[in-house]
Amino acid sequence: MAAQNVKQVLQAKLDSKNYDKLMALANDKLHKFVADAIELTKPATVFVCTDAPEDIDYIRKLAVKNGEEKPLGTKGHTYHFDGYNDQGRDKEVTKYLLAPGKTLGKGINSMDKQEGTAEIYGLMDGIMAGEEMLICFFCLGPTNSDFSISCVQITDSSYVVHSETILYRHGYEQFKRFGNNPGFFRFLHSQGELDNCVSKNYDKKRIYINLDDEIVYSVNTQYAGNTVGLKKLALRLAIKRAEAEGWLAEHMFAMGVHGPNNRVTYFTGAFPSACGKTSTSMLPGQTIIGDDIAYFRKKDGQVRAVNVEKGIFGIIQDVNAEDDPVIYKSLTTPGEVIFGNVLISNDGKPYWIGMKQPIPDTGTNHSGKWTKGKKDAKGAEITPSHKNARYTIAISSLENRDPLADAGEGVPVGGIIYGGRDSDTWVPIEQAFNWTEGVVAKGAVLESETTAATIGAEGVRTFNPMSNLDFLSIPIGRYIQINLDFAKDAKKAPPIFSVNYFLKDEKGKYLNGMADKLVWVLWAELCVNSDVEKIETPTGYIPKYEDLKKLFKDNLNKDYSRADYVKQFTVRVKQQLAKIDRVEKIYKEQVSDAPEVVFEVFSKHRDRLKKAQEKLGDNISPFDLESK
Ligand code: SPV
Ligand code: MN
Repeated sequence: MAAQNVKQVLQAKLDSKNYDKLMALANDKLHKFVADAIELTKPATVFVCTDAPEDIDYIRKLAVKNGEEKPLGTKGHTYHFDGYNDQGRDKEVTKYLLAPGKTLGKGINSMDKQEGTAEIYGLMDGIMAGEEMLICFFCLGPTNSDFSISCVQITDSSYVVHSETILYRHGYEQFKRFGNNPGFFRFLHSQGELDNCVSKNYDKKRIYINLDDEIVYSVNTQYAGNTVGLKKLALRLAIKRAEAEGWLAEHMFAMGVHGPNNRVTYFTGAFPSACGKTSTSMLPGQTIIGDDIAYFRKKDGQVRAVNVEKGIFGIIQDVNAEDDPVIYKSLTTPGEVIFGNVLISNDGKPYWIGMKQPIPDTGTNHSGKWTKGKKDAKGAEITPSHKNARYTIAISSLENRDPLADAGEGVPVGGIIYGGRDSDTWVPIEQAFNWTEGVVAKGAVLESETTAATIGAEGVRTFNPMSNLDFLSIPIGRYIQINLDFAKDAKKAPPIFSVNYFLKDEKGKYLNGMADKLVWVLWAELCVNSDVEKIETPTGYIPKYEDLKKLFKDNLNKDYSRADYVKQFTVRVKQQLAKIDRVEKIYKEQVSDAPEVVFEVFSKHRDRLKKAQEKLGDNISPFDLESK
């Protein structure tokens, strides 16, 4: 569209107030993007949202006015439903649009760019007819920082932008300073036709990502993982940009771990969805920076990270006063909260599985009117709240917010943690020998049993390197390589740890309680600061019994027995060898660009495990290993 036409389209559709707000951002590329979106989706009206409180309030009220959210009794609380078939990220219909002949390798869904663009344009043609288009500006990472990425979100969903006002730093003023800079991310979303306030045409749900132009299109869906541009859609764009610019975009929490004498050591950690990531970042006595996405850059040779977000879109199942007191408090006291896909009782209160309160037998949920025992079309029983039901809150509403949560220069990364859902292989915590071994043998081999956060069967062991596979916009091998390279010129590469909260005994009983993860994280903090001796295993370093015993007593008032320690920290050689074989096969067969060092580390670990097996057997007690 020519510049003259852009102006005409905008003038014709925007009233003078909104036109002025848009024109105050002197950015040609932005104006063209908005004009193109108007021509394509044909909305009735357009609202431009600045960072002004009255504009944010307009969005908040609009979400209630148009029924996408409904108010609850507690001030500031609302609830929202996504469609019955729109309860998680939809991997099948999420695709990268690539030029002919290009591929991102196996396991990364893509299609021809021209074909995909034509399809999505077809689906979006006139899709906002009669609707109000909302144009909002946000920033990934703290504003005014080297980490900042400006973004524009266009959508017809007030729920989507309301969520974004809670989850992301506001970016209109930053856009103003940005001038004509073309380096921003663009997101165009439409929830499409609605039926009782939920997207109706779920068979036409599509999420298409144009990496070359840094634009994501999303249509006929409402679930935040598919629609909130700045969350997982932006992570995909950021991974690509980070590769080009030499930094990292990771699916990681960031937190302050509080050691002895008021020492704070910052950790980041990656876990697949529903594997304890948010609850780790919210551990009692510790301080949260963010729970989902972090960017890493080096400053004067030091590895530093920021939270990309400023809010939490967390899983609500099992959040209760006992296990998650801080979150529970913010979900039960006045303040801005959006509940998603919970059960609403007939007297208008939110309920969810695992809240440790009696749940009513009737109410309304994502399936409509609900009564205990209700079944869906396939005969499956519908739970009162969906397993992937969520809450959206601002981190500023939490008592345990870290004082550096919004620091523009980020926080120094003292350690990195990788964890999956693993019932029989890894010990509760182990430190990798060095950065390379950590990237390969802790991050790149991450596996987890699937959960309700994505659509599909649950409980299947899946390969998920760095818990970032779903969001990779570059080939897997290349992604591993940029991780390997990242710390090469750092003054100190952060030590890397694996954790496993899901280890079970032969009878299928968990070997650890939920609260125990605090001890592993506190041990890692001591480890990073060289305050403890460690035991060397064939694959890394594990804690000594005495140190854990003290940490359990001091922090959980628990008597930690030698028997428990042995059960938990036994090196399971057969299972570890099987895991190496399993993952090595994936790298050999499916990752055509896997760095050679991946196989070298696998061989080294296999040799060391076999040597230890010859000497000490299949199951090696930590007491039979040497401390360092
Ligand atoms: C996850 O599933 O990893 C989430 C929620 O953080 S979603 O927005 O769906 O990605
Ligand atoms: Mn996530």
